[in-house]
Amino acid sequence: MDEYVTRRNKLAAQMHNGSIAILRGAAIKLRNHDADHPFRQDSDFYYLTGFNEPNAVFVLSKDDKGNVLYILFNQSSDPVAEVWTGKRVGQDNACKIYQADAAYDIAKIDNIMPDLFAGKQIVYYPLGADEKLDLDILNWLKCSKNKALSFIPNTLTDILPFIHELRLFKSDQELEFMRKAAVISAHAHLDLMRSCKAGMQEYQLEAIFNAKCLDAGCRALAYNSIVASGNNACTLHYTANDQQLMAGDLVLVDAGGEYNNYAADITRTFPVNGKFTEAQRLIYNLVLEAQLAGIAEVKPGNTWDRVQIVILEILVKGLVKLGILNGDYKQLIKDNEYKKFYMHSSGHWLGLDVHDAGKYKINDRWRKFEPGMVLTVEPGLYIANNISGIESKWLGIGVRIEDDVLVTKKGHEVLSSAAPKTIEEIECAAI
Ligand SMILES: [Mn+2]
Repeated sequence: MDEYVTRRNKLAAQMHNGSIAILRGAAIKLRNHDADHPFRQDSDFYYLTGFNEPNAVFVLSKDDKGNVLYILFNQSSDPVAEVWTGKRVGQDNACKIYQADAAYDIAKIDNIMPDLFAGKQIVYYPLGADEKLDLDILNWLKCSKNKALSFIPNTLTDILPFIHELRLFKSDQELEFMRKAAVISAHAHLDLMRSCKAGMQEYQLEAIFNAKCLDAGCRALAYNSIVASGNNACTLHYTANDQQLMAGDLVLVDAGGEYNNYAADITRTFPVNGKFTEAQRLIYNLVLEAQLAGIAEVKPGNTWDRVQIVILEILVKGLVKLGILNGDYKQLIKDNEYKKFYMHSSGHWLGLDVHDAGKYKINDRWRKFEPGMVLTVEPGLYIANNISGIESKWLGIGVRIEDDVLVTKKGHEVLSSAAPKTIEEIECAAI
């Protein structure tokens, strides 16, 4: 739990004296009728508390002398409810285990919070992100005012930029969880290459992936898996996964497990019957060349957009060489001619969220890589079968290759390297 103390201290250090920070944890969400979605804690809340129950509110209170108190509002123990939904941490253990300085029953929050506002100038919270919390904050302010408390906050400040900047730099413990998520997911990808056969359904590959991740200790997938065979790979967020795998097609699998709430995000593309055709081989190797060159640019001091530029140049030059695009590659890039084949960017931050928190630009300039950041590098080429003027051998080929990359002092570490990636490795895995 020391990890969470450090994070709260880092946040508190940025708060003004005479301020209060408030975050609400996630609620249980209904799936249909009376069946719930599996509970997943809010990432910012989890980052600062490690607390995994629904219906909780986090408070960090800093008085005008700079003394900080961590207060948790959480569900109280309830023997009747606990028969149905399991043991609750309760207030005593919130202090003992989760190191809260004080813990109160969440049911009493409206009575207690106005008093916590007394003597504070600023309220930090996710401004405008949660309508209910916006209204609650205003109500608590009104109550403080009505109580004629001498001094109540007059400034509301968005807390998220402070937390998100902290989340961008992963601690050793976070990296341990991310490595685990990446290794489990990479092995699951390898398993798909081994078990894939023509005639299977896309969802059967999805089932194998999910089973592997859950069996290895992931309690959830980090996002809905994309298992897209043939032309389906050209639909970027294809998640229907309900088509039959055909010999001669490629299948693109974008899937990652979540370990202790940390995400992996890996994409591999491989032939349904284990062997690339010549056209598939050419497109695949072009995407791979771009991905490797992109990863090579991940090192301290390089800027975020460097990866993007290097990848784009290789892809467009390659498309010209293959005769899929015609013209000068620089002009083709300027005119966005490549966008019908490569329409997304080369990656994103990765962590508690699959598209993780953290700014990409500072003062409108692309930020530089620093040790401890984790990002994905994921170029792709998608030649949808309804694009006109393209030789038929290219049509219906969609390839994306995505790895999870940690910025280290010396350069980078590919966390997901256990998933086969070269044509040789992939064809070998299928035997
Ligand atoms: Mn991704």
